[in-house]
Amino acid sequence: MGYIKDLFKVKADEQNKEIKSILEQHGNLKIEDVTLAQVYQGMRGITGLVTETSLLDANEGIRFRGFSIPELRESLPKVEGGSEPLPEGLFYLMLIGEVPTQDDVEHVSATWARRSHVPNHVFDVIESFPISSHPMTQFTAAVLALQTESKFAKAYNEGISKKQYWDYVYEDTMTLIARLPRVAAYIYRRKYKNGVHIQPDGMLDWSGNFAHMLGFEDDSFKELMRLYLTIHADHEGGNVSAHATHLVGSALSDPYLAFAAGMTGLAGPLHGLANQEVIRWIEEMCTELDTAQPTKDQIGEYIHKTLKEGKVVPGYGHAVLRKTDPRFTAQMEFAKRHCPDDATVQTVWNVYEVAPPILEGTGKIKNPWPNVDAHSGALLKHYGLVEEEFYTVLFGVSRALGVLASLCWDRALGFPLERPKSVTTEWVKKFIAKSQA
Ligand code: CMX
Repeated sequence: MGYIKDLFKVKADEQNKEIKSILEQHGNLKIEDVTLAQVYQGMRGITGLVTETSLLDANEGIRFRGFSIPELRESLPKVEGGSEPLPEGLFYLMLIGEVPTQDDVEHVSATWARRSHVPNHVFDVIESFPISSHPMTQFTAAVLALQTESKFAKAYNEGISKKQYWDYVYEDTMTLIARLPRVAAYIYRRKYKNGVHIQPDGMLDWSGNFAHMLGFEDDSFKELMRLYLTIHADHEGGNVSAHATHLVGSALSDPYLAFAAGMTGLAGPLHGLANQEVIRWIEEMCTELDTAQPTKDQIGEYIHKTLKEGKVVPGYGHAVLRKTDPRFTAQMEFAKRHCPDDATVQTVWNVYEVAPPILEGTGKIKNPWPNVDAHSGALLKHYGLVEEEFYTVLFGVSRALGVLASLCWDRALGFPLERPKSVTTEWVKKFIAKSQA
């Protein structure tokens, strides 16, 4: 067993003991009352899950094991000469709960590089799709094709004790994460670069190698990838991709099946696909106004038009956040350092000035501030990654870190099958009548 796996087991045993004692002493403690509005309206604000890897505060944004994004940009290990955190370090932090050393991060990098070989049948599955298929469809199908490698599925089939589940889920997690950049880069090069593929470079870190296989050798693009793959990794447990992975994993579907479920959720326009939608929205605005950089007044008018047409302004709003997303701010800081004069970046910043008061003025949008997706496309476009249909795949590669680290915890803590109760409107009407009587 690798030392990180041993350490994870020690941490999980400690956590198991603590949870047992919490439940023995306080298992009947009520957290909150649930209203009928919450039941009908997407379960907003109902606490119903434990996710150890990160916690979201409505005003402060995400904290990974207690660390904010600015703190992580300071404290996580970097490549020599680099200034952005290595996502390998964030994965270690989410899994173990402690900030890793440079050695720990190099160990994770080396493990993923060693396990990164993708079996040929996965490429065959990708090749079987029409070239026009959306990259997220190809990506999810490729994850399912990788499932033939699942150690968990094989071990379960052969018969294992519940106490061993975590071990095989950990193994699948490490192998799946190791292979995702190669799969994603293959989809990108197949669809947009005439199928001219680039072999991995085992000497590079996980993100650097991903950038290399996509065909981007610029050092600052590699830095962007490190930042991007760090900040998109996790956003506590209730968002669609994390929740779907957790839910499907709770049926003891293996990590490949569970992650594929998360990815089909990420592919929705109200979730991860919003990064594609943002850049399309900006480009459509520029085309319609026949300008590369609309004025603030023009942007304001375009936002009103979007709302009038009954559409959402992509990249704005959030189910939990009530302030500017720190993931947006981190990307804005990166852009200020690397490409402050880029026309699309400037437009993103102008939208940031104009949109919030207009959205707030509708009186119904609870969070008028930008989320992570409002900024990412402009940065990618600046470096020449202009194919916006691919953007959600990048999000997906990053999201694997959080949802799979969480899946390891789910099995190590012995979390049961998830099965909330649902009711009918008939039931609700009877319930109301009974309460009023
Ligand atoms: N533009 C227009 N209308 C918006 C809006 C936006 N950006 N954000 C919210 N609204 C609307 C909702 O559609 C809803 O309208 P109805 O009452 O007519 O149905 C109303 O405002 C209230 O919604 P809310 O409580 O503020 O927001 P929700 O928790 O229901 O939804 C989210 C959150 C993210 C789906 C929503 O803000 C949205 O659609 N934003 C645009 C898409 C987007 O950027 N998604 C990415 C989120 C981050 C991620 O997961 O990657």
